[in-house]
This record gives sequence, structure tokens and C-alpha cells, in this order.
Amino acid sequence: WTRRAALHVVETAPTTAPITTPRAQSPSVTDWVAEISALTEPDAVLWCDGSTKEWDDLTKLMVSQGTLIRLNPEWRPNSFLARSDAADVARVEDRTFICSTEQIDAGPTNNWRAPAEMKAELSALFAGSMRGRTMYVVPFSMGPVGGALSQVGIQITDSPYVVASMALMTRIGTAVLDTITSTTEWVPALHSVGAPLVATAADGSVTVTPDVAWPHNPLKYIAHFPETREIWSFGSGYGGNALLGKKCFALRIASVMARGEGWMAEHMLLVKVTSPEQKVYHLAAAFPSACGKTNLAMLKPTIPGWKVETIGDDIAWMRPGPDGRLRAINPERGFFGVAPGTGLATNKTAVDTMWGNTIFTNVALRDDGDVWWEGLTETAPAHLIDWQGNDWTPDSPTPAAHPNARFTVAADQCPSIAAEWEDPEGVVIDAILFGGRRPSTVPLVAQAKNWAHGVFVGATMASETTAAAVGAVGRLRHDPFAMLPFVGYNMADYFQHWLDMGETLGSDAPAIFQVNWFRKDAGGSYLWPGFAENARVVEWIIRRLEGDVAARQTPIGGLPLAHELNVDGLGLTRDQLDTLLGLDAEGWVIEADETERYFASLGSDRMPAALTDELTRLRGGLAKL
Ligand code: GTP
Ligand code: SPV
Ligand code: MN
Repeated sequence: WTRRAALHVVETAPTTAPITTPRAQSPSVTDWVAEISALTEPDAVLWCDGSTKEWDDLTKLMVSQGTLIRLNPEWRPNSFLARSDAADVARVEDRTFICSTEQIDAGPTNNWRAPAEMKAELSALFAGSMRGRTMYVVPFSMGPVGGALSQVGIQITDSPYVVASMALMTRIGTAVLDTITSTTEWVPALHSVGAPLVATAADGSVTVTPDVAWPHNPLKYIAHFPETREIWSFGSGYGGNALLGKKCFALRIASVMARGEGWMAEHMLLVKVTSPEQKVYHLAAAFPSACGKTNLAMLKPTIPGWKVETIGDDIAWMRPGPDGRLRAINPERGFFGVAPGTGLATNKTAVDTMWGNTIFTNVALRDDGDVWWEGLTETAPAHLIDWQGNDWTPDSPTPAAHPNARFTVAADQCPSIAAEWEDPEGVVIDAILFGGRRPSTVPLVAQAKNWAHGVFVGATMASETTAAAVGAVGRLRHDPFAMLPFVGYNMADYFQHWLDMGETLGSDAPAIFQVNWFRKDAGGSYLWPGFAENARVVEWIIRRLEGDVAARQTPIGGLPLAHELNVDGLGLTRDQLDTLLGLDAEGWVIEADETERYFASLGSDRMPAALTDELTRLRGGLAKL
């Protein structure tokens, strides 16, 4: 990590006007694009082809406009820093809406608006919202293009940052458009930053406003119409609010599709694990936002003989295959990962992935034209420009990078990517893990007794909130299946769908485990070293699948016998290990009371009896201890 002075790259905007010919074969596509363009009144319409030239033109344009800073190509070729507006830094859950006809179908966990009312309100906001801007039409595929488990969408956006990000995160362009015929179902995904540059007053006079580096609108709406499978997003340019293939489509809309069609759309990483005996397993794991999915997806085991390879780091689509076993694909093709805490010591694989061709958002800029954030290296450089563009030194009172600063990079740059990561048939899932940030009560690992108990474990997950969404951080909240902000319908119905999937899968259903890397001691320090050492828990899970280790059966599931979890060299005391692997009976009684309140809040008329039965069983078991 020796560094030289920054190179100076002179940026010029592309000289030719960016106009391409629409190639959509399907009138449903061209009609929709024409309709939206009439509503939003852009200066130009550009159909994105997904080419390298298009990426180069877009990034040059954004550098010339001040949206992107080109990083020093000596250190970080073809890579850029974006600084967002300070009021547009994360998902806005309070501005996210599920617009089903009946409010009960959105359920008590989602914000709801009647579809017609929301469309009327949004149409007024979208009217003229792209004046002075280019409207980009981005055909995208979630999953390999043409794959049996894949789905297509078309995002319209007036943000070149969103286009460049979609190009890394999904498969975009002409190849996708060519798969759309008059019978293809595709999801219209409309997005505007809501900052027109041209305004016409009542007297007809026209005002032109100069653009800013990160346009957005203080009024934001992330609206989903599950019944017509449409997305309308207004006012934000950031992450899950704006890259509509990700949370809006691949989770909120897809969860509705999946329920209707007998599959699952989940907030899960996917990994391939090879044991020292060269046996291959695949795990899926649901942890809430900023709770360790990318890190586990890129795990470099510290224990000899084990190998973990990456398939996905955020979303899994899972469907029973012809052999009756659950198969999963990663519908994305890139990572939108949390930067802070991702470093050489914790996740070198991620650091190696972003060697180039990466967009960084809200990280700090080094004097040599490279990037930095808290946790990248042990010590901070003596001087930086922070995420808001201000001088920063290690004495500064605020962090150099925003806590939700992110890197956006294509998955095929990941050194640990599995050969089968793009297999359109998916990989067979052997085990599902549920986890979250739980400073107390929840042990390091426990195996669910059976599928229904596993669904109970998923349904009763809670986790401390993080910077991935706007709002207070560190507040314990229920986050069932790590899907609280992402289920596109009634949560109790979603629980029932999980139970139904268990019926379909029968004895071929994956085993389910609960994990917790975030248990703290009385002094507030993490008890478990986490990161690469999580391989030890993965090992125990695989050994359970193989029947090689026993489990102590308790009311919360099967706990490891201390001598059967490999903790060699970790320096844990007997007390620490007992806390990590113990059953906190008192804590679980409080937990059960809290679960009862939570289930009641979800609406007893829809709550599956199988889950309230599990709660009764948990209480009964705890009472007998
Ligand atoms: P999203 O992209 O928001 O869905 O997040 P994610 O679930 O992929 O989380 P990620 O792996 O990016 O980790 C988020 C934060 O948790 C980072 O700051 C990590 O350093 C930290 N983290 C991840 N794994 C561990 C762990 O095992 N122990 C501890 N203590 N922290 C961890
Ligand atoms: C999350 O919040 O779970 C993320 C980041 O993965 S975002 O794409 O903004 O949803
Ligand atoms: Mn996520």
C-alpha cells in the first residue's frame, strides 16, 4: 500500500448527442416508454444497450457534471466516487408503500395507499419531472438472461448514476430487450430523482436551473403496485430507493409473484461450501441489512480444509426443482456492499473484488486520488476529504465515510465467485441460516427442530437497526426473515407461504439454523470474533447435516456440545463459551412474551396456527427447565 501522487485525468463530455434507436419489438414496451416520456417531458430519450462505450460515455458525462469523481487510475482503474446529498443516503422505509387494492393485503408492517390514489398523486409529481434531463430506458434481467427462474424489467430513470449502477448490479441492455416478445411479462419500473431543470411559470416564462451533483427531491415515494406488478419511485437517487431491480423488484414485487407461483424471493446470501472431504453443500442465509451477508458470502475460512465460494450476497430466488429439492439463484450480477467495516482484516475478498470498475458512494477521498473508509485499514490516513467534501483528519469528530457508504461492483470480479454462480437452474440448498444483531439471549448457533420450528425462528427474528435505512441505529426491532422492509404483502400470509413451501418440500426441505455473531458481554464487547472465524459455525452446521456431531435438544432447538464446536486458538474462556452456546432461560421467557405481543400486532385472524403452536411449545419447554 505505497502510494504516488494523483494523476490528472482531463474529462470531456461525449461530443455527440446521446440518441439511440428504440429496438423494442414489443409495442407494450414502446407504448409505455412513449407514455412516460409524454408525462415526464425529458429533453432526450436514450435506450441503453449495455455496451462498454455506453458506460464510458455515461461516466465521462457524470464526471464533467460533477456527479462522479474519477479515482486515480493507477490505484483504481475505471472507478469513481459519488457523493450523495446528505439528505439522500439510505433506504427510506417511512416513504415506501405497498399499494394493494385492499389495505389488509399490504398488512400491518407496510405503509399502504390505495393504488388509484397513489397513481394520481405520483402522476402529478412525475408530470414534467424530467424536463431538462435525459430519460434513460434500461431493460434489465434479474437472473441470467433467458433463464427459467429469471425475470425481466424495464427501468426508466433520469439518473445516469442509476443507469451506471444498474449496469453493474443487473444484466442490462439490448440482449435483454431482445427477449421481450408480445407475450413476455415484464415489470415497468419508473424512477425520477424529481428535480426538473426547466420550469414554466403561469405566464409562460421559462426558468432553467443549473444541475447539482446529486439531484433529489425532499419529497420521496417508493411505491409498489403488487397486483399490476409496477414500481414508481420518486425523489431519491440512492441504493434500494432507486436501483429498482434490487429491493423493489427482486424482493417486494417478486415476493408477491413467488407466493402466487410457489417459489420464494428472499433477502439471503448464497454460498457454496466444500468440506475437507470435498463434499459440496450450498447455504442460504438471511440477515437484516448491514448484518453480515456480504461478509459471510465472501468468507475465507480460518480452519484448514474448508472452502467457501460466493454465489450471491443479498438476494436469493428459490424454487423446488424437478427432483423436489429447493434450488436457488442469485438474481443480481453485482454487489452493492457496505464499505465501513469492510477491510483487509475483515473481508479481504471484498477489497480485492473492488480493484477497479467500481462506483464508490459516500466514502472518503484520499489525497492520492484513491478511496478510504473506516475499517479499510487499521489506521486512517493523516488527511482525507470526507464523504461530504470537507477536509478530514483522524481528529475530526465525524466519520470520514458515511456509515451506509457503499461500493458497487460486478460479481465476476470477486476472487471467490463460484463457477456455478450464473447457473440458470440454480444450486440445491442444503441449509438455511437466520441471523441478526442480538447482543443478548440468542446463542451463537442453534438448529431448528423441523421446518415449522424453523419458520417460527425466522418469523421471530429481531435485530438492531443499522444505517442501511434512514432512522435510529441500534434499536432492537422485529425483522422477520430479514424481510420486514421487503415483503410486498401481508406478513402473516408470508409466514403461511413459508409453511406451505415446507409442505411442498417435505423431507427434502433444507435444515434451518439460527446464528448470532453479535452476542455481547456485560462490558458491551462482542463475545465472538466473527468474520472469517464464522467458518467454525459453518463447519458445525455441515457436520450436523452429515450427522457427525450431536446437538443438545432444548426448547429453542439443538445447541452444540462445547467440545464439538471447533474453537481452537480463539482464546475463549469457559464462561464466554457457555454464554455463546448456552440457553438463557430467563431471556427466552421475555422473548416469548415479546413474540406473543408481536404476533398479536400482525393480526390474529391471519396468523398461522402452526406458529402460535410453536410459541406454546416454546413456553411449555421453558416452564419445564
Ligand atoms: P446489506 O448490504 O445492507 O444487506 O448488508 P449485509 O448484510 O451484506 O452486511 P455486511 O456483510 O456488509 O456487513 C455489515 C457490517 O457488519 C459491516 O460493517 C461488517 O464489518 C459488519 N460485520 C459483518 N460480519 C460481521 C461479524 O461476523 N461480526 C461483526 N462483529 N461484524 C460483522
Ligand atoms: C439493504 O439495505 O439491505 C441493502 C442496501 O442491501 S439497499 O440496496 O439500499 O437496499
Ligand atoms: Mn440487503
